[in-house]
Amino acid sequence: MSSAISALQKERAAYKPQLPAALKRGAIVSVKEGKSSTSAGDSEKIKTLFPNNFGKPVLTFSKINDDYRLDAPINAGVILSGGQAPGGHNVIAGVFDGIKSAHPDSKLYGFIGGPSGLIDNKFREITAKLIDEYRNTGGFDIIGSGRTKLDSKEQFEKARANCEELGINALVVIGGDDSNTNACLLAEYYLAANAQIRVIGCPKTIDGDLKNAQIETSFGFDTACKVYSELIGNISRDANSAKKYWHFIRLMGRSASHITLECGLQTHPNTCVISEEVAEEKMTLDQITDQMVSVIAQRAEKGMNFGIILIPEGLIEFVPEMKSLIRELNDLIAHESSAMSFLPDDEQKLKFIKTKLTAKNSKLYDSLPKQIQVQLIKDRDPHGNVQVSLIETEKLLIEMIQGKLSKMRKAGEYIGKFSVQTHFLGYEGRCAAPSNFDADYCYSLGYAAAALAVNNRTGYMASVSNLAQPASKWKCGGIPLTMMMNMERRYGSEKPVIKKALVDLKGKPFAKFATNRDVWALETDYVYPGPIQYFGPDSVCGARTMTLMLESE
Ligand code: FBP
Repeated sequence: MSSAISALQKERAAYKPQLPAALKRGAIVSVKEGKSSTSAGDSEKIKTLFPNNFGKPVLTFSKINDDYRLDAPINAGVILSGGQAPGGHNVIAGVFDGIKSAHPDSKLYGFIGGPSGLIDNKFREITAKLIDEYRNTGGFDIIGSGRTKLDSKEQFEKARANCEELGINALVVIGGDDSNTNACLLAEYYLAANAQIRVIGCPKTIDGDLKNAQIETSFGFDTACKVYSELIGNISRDANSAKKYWHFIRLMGRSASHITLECGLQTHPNTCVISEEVAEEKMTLDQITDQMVSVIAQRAEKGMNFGIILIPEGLIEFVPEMKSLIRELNDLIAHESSAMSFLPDDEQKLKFIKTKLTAKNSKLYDSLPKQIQVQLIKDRDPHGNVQVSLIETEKLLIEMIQGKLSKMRKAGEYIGKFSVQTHFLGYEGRCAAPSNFDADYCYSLGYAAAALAVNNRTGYMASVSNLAQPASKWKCGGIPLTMMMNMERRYGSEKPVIKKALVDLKGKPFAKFATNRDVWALETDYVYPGPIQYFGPDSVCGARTMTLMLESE
């Protein structure tokens, strides 16, 4: 870590994150068990695959009034997994302080570079001095992150040997749906093998799609959306000042459109595409661009040749025609990877792929700009997902819009000027200094994970809820990982995975957007949220996302 730190970082180091009342006396808590649980779907299959974890009860913590301590220290290991999200360092700080509160000689080890560090035994001890340098900072750089999938017996055994060597009896996996799926597989394996290693997950992802009836939001979503909304607000103000560009802004969110919807609610763009609606209405790329063209032409008639269009990065996978193409491509790439690896360049790979696709998909694939064709066959991530952050959907849409506008111009139906600027907002927000909400939430999640470990629970995700309220009213406990699982197709076969939460088209955030979007399309009603504030009035510093507030109404 650099020896030079910013003035803000210096002040933030002194910030004391708030904890729910249940954890205020330490990680030794009283644990209440609820009813036995089932899974999010395919319960018979999940039960067969996870016989040792399936059916566990939801746990709720409350404060004990003793200054009780464990007789022996607890050693924990922690892994950061997947994409960065603001607040990861505070989760680690929470785990550290939590296990120390239970026994001062407890130790915390951080595995380097994500799950692969656990397998390759690359770790560093998280000491008090080290963690103090990272409290309330953004990033995952204290130990790094990675996307290695943990699913083989060999990996589980290596991890076990490494943990046993360090005397680790609890592993905290900080990750998104895929990483928590890994955590569940690991918990199941260790229970079946009678290994004394508890496995606990924490809900991380800026995408906001790791949520359900029990988990209100994943950490990092709040901060990332605030950063993107600030930037969108700044771009909107520039657009409204210069009045000469249409800005196409693609926003991260690999699958669900929560980030785009939240940023839309915060900034009032002229158009905001929600992938889940596109899928529901079975919209084609043609229909999506027709809607954009209509807004562009109507604003041009009023002399407004500028505007803001938000596009979720996962859009392409939700357009039914593209979905079918991508599904076929995924299976092909999974099954033909060795044949493809011998092909010398993209040109040869495209030719090869086209001969293998069904006629309908081959025609569609051929109609796409070459750049997009190449981007669509790039390597999948280790979990079999298309790397949508590498696909420039906005450029595909712009090309189609330009074609339509020029036809309209020839027919005398469009008199405007269409100049564009493109942006992709993603990496800008993933390592921002956590907002006060994320700083508190993450610290509480880490502390709750420590409480699960101290109370000898495995196969759980740490949970902190009632988040629209002040932290003193937050509730905490554990949710069985199997409760969130269902079967999905990955890498060409059915796999148990934690179910992603897509935007609910019947939910309040979408309803609020749908009620206002027609006005936002034709008026210039932009809102400029400005930067995250860490010090100052609670109405600003303590503000939650609109999604969280609307969902908790
Ligand atoms: P997680 O699901 O691991 O939290 O990552 C989310 C994300 O930020 C997506 O929004 C984005 O598509 C992806 O990671 C980018 O991945 P990478 O960091 O590997 O480029």
